[in-house]
Amino acid sequence: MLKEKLLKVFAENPNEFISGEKISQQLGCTRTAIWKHIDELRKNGYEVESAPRKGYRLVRKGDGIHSHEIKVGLQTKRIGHEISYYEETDSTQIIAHQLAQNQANEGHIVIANEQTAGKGRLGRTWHSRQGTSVSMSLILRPELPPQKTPQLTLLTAVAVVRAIHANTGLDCQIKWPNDVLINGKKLVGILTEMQADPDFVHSVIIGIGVNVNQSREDFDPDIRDIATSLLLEKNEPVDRAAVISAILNEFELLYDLYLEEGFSPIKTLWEAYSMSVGTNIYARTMKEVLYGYAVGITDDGVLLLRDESGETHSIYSADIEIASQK
Ligand code: BTX
Repeated sequence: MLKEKLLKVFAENPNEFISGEKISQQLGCTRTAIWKHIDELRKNGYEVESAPRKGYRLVRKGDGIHSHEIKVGLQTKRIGHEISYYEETDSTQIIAHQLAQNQANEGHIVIANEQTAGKGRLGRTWHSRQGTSVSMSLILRPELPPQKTPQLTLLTAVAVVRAIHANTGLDCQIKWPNDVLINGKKLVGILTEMQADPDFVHSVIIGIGVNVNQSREDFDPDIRDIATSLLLEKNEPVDRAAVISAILNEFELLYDLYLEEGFSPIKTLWEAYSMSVGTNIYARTMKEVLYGYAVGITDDGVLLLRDESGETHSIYSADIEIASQK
């Protein structure tokens, strides 16, 4: 808590020296306690200058994604207030499922600095290298029928695109249902899972993986040509904690809008960021490969594809490949 407050004081006074006395007044603690926390920040990669009679000045932030580093930029009412942080874990989804079973509150998030067995959709793997990416799972408890939960995947994609734009100025596009791409390469993966009875959702676990500071060589050879990172697109390192708080801020705004007004305003936003609507696509489902024109999505987030014979297919789950612009 003190560390979080200390980082807030630095954030409110960028590049300025702040006296030890002023900090201790604002934080309500002794100057020895401040000195101890500054020492810990330094051990976590922060560069803090100290000068006699002037106080302390934050020269450079570390690249940590601990709770106190995320909370500095958090503007939410409930999402992200409870954070479980892991230096290394197999998958944040697995931990979030366990927490959800043990009555974790809506908005609780699980974050890992490294995932050793990150989960993608349909049994696939999600790669996340130590210290370079964002791997987080968000626990929600919406009062929704199970068939509506795919809407939350689409909502999350919109939140991520908006957060990345706000944080880095980069423009991403969404490929139905859950890929966030930049210049045609995959930047973000979203995995929505739930714990539900046939007609009641106990919890929805939304997993978000963002490639932040990977270089090309950091990606495994099999995904090197299809994956990208914020560092590669922006040509400069990006603060992971700020990306996380921006995503949570955008998510809460859209989630509250969704709970109040339903899917319609989210759908409009999703369509504005989508690259897979209004084009010819191939849709690889479990059963077949369909080719046709992507007409749009329904209010349940189902993709509508009109094939060459004029028949319209409802696609619930598939991998999409863009064929050509119409
Ligand atoms: P997906 O099935 O759409 O994407 C997985 C596919 O994407 C892989 O088969 C591979 O081809 C490619 N891929 C794997 N890793 C990366 C990467 N880092 N960047 C780009 N492409 C990649 C997407 O599944 C859902 C991913 C969710 C990941 C989050 S991370 C936090 C949470 N915990 C967890 O275990 N999963 C989620």
